Amino acid sequence: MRCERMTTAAYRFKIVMLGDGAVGKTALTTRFTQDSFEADYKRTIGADFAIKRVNLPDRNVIVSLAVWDLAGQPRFEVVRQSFYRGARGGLLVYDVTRRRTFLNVERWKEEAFKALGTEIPLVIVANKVDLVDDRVVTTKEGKKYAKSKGHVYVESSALTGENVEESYSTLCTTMLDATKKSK
Ligand SMILES: Nc1nc2c(ncn2[C@@H]2O[C@H](COP(=O)(O)OP(=O)(O)OP(=O)(O)O)[C@@H](O)[C@H]2O)c(=O)[nH]1
Ligand SMILES: [Mg+2]
Repeated sequence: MRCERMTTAAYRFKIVMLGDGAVGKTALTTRFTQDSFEADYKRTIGADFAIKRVNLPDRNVIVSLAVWDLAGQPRFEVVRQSFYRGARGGLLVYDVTRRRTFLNVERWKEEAFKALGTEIPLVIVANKVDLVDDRVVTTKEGKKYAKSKGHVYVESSALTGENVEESYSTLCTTMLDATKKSK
């Protein structure tokens, strides 16, 4: 344990949580960093920040992730601009029970790439899959969209914890590959 804590992370990445208001960006981040879940919705104001080390045994590296959890509500659009700088990747989240949040995924990409002046690796996260009866955006649609744009697709639930770690570690792997390619 002690030894692991003393190991320094080989990579440090800043990532951003993207997607409409109430899709679960904060819930996923809280599940990932604190393993807890809050059922009450408290919209994020501006942005929240959390840090977590991610072990990638198959790559034999530890990554230190700085997670910037952005406010998704439209009124924060201007404020959000200042939080993008330096982001190396993002989780672009939508809510499978609200089609509008899926349709807005492209707008989030545009906002992020414009603010950054470049494209960054994104993982598309279809969240709230525990709400089976309320689901309106199917797996097939989500996968098809992600594939057509060259993004990895993950289905998650911040409530149950399903695929939450996987979403972040998949993004880490994608960022590592992008780093290696650009060298
Ligand atoms: N059932 C279910 N509810 C979820 C899940 N993820 C988030 N929620 C709920 O959805 C609501 C919104 O979640 P947040 O994480 O605050 O949403 P957000 O994307 O951070 O919203 P903004 O900060 O406004 O951009 C909260 O009531 C959460 O408890 C999930 O996987 N399943
Ligand atoms: Mg939030």
